[in-house]
Amino acid sequence: MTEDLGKIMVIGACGQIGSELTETLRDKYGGERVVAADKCTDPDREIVSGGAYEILDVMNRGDLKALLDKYGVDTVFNLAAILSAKGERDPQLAFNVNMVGTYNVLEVSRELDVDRVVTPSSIAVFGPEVPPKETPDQVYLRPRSMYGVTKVAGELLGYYYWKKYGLDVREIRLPGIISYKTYPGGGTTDYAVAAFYDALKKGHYEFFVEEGTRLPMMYMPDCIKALVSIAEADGGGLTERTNYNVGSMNFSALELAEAIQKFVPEFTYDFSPDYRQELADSWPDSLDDSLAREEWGWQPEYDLRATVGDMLENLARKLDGDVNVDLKDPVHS
Ligand code: AKB
Repeated sequence: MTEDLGKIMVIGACGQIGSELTETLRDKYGGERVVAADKCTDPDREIVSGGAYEILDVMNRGDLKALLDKYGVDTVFNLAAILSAKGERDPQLAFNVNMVGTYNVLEVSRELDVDRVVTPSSIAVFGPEVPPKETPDQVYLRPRSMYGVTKVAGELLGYYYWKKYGLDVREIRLPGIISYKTYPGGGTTDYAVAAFYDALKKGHYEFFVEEGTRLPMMYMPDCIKALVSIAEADGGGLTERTNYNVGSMNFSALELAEAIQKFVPEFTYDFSPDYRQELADSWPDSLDDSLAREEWGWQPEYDLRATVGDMLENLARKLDGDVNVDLKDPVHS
């Protein structure tokens, strides 16, 4: 049995995940039931012009409350976040957006009696002490990044709001997300997207992690499926609520490069690790997601080969057109 999401708001709708989640929800539930909210203003962006769209800074609790109230929102997806690499460059910003932002969403949702809040956690909650292979949901959490710290706190806050106030909070720990529609910004796992762009545009990519770096990853269609499935799942069957691992595939940076090279034979690459290596090293290789599979039927579809084929096909189409792709490293620019 799945639950109806009612009127939906996606906060952080201009980002890598938020933009595709909004598109899926608009298709599935109808544009009149989905409100997108973020800070981007470009009218050429589909997210801004393709349905209800509101300018929102998640740090502004008054504005957030007014918008949820105005639209009579039943389900909130909170995708607003500063990712791991950018968060190490600006820990205060990461704390504000991730911590204060999440608190604002939960508190306002409680005040307005919103039905359900879905907010992603991340593999960044883990630190190097955990078993690196098939890491379970329930382990000692001591992250090494500000982003990870805020994600652990977000899981605990969500659990607190569920237990204390009965607010229906649902959180999944996403791995690195690979996608071609909206470029990611400021994550450690961004190399797994940038490699595709550079393979097609320059024929060469310099990975910022070592060749043996292995991380859990997921293709965007599976990520959207996970977020929508956990949101629609029968709440009565969810025991953990705020700390579900969701696995899909895992591969080393070298395996990714070789998989791309199978489709783009002239592609060359090298490895030049920077400060992000330490973050990648503190995260697991793979996840035990058996609880998500049991409790809400989690089942990914894309493996590395299917992901690489689909990414290259779609990205080649996108880059051929007159699409303005910004390949700047958002952390260093
Ligand atoms: C990041 O690299 O910071 C994110 C994440 C793993 O949550 N993609």
